[in-house]
Amino acid sequence: MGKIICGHCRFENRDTRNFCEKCGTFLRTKNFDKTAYELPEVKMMRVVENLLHVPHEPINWDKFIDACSEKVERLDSLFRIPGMGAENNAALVQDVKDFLNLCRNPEFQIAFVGTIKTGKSTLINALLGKNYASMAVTPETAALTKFRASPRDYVKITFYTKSEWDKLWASRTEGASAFMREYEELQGDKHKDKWINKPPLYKQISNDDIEDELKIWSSSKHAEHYFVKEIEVGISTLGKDFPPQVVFVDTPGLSDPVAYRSELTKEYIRRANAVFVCIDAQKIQREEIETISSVFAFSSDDKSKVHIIATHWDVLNDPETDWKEQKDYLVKRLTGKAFFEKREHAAENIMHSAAFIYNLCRDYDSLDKKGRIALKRFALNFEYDLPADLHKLKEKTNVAAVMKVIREKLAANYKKLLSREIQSKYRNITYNFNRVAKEKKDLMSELMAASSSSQQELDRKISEQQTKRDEVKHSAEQLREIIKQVKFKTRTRADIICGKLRLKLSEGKR
Ligand SMILES: Nc1nc2c(ncn2[C@@H]2O[C@H](COP(=O)(O)OP(=O)(O)OP(=O)(O)O)[C@@H](O)[C@H]2O)c(=O)[nH]1
Ligand SMILES: [Mg+2]
Repeated sequence: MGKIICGHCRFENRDTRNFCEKCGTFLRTKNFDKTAYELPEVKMMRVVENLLHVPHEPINWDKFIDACSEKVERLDSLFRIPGMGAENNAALVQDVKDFLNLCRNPEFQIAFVGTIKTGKSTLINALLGKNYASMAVTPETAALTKFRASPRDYVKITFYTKSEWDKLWASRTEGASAFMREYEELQGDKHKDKWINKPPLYKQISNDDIEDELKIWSSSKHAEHYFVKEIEVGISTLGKDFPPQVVFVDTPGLSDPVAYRSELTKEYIRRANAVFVCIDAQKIQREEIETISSVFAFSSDDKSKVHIIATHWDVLNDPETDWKEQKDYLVKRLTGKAFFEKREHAAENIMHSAAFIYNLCRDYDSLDKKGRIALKRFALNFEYDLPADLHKLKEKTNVAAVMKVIREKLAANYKKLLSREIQSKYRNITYNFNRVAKEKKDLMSELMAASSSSQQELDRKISEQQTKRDEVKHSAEQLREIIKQVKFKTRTRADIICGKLRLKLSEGKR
């Protein structure tokens, strides 16, 4: 007679038994696939199903990054299923979030800085292709404004918190009397409570309304601007060739009598990937050199990120000859320990521009009489005829050359740097996922593999799971049958025993 050893208590049972004589454990496990039995296969099916439908946000600026982010999106969706590890790995959850954010919203920040009225907003408008930022002749840009490409046009206004405002107020320097006068004239205090501590205001607006909307929040003529910490503008009409990761930052003057505000601008310069210092070509004097020096001081980590743009080039008496002389002077003055390291760097990074003229050329068809006269007067310098020589005139303004630097030198390089950063973050994340996967052993590893599988492989896994499910179903049916038989046999035995007992009892009575 054969024996069956109990898997639980190792007791030797006769092979006619279905349950262990000693501990009662089911003995007939041979026909049951234990792993399939233990696997939460219903969850598995759901996971595989999920993997097939993880939405992917395409990354258009780099194919490799696109593939990395797709993989991380899948791993992330797996990870977030209850019990799969996210609950105990908050740092990894945050890393994944930051990683995807970096892939989706890579930013290359270019800050435009300089003293007031040096043409920062005019140059930004030329680069953006439309007059969004206000360029009035009185001090205008009073709040830091970021411009970026976006599928929809919007403005997002961020206000100071109460504690930031208190610091700002306490940081007014002695030179802030004009600031105070204006603040009182515009009755700033009356508006204060309305805006301080307010959550950011997000407004989707039409492209044509951006300029007016910006005036409300950034212009020094509106009381609201005092309480605005930062404005972000999304623009839908930027050309396809506009580098999507580039963000232009229009800054208020560096010599703000309210120290807290100039500190914010300085902080931006430190963080910016590139800085364009605008100086007026007509008056390159001590003050401009001081501004440039302070920008270099904040950019000590990478001086090559500084670019000097001499604006108002068109207003020089003899633009081409005068600029040659000016540039020679600037290159000499700005080469050295505290500035550009080499003369060639200085020569490359010091440029001129006549953005005002560029914008007139761009808007030629809708110019008023004043605009046309200004343009004609400038065209006379080169004996150009309008509109026939409009293109040549535009070239002279050098705005296209500035854009070329942004696109080819900065954005392209940035792409490389960012790719490197993303790759190392990616390696880190997948390493950590693998670590969690090891903890979760076989199940998680299989799912990890599934996350990178092709559709075909996933289909195969699904059908494999289906087979496992069928096997389990089959085993369950078997089990039910066995239990039925056991119950039947037990009842039969009980009936016999009870019958015998009854017989004995009736014999006893007799
Ligand atoms: N002729 C000429 N005028 C310019 C040029 N750039 C700017 N302007 C004019 O200079 C004035 C100031 O220009 P903005 O672009 O507002 O200067 P900003 O540096 O942004 O000024 P704030 O924001 O007030 O500091 C405006 O009247 C512009 O039309 C230029 O290249 N040539
Ligand atoms: Mg401005």
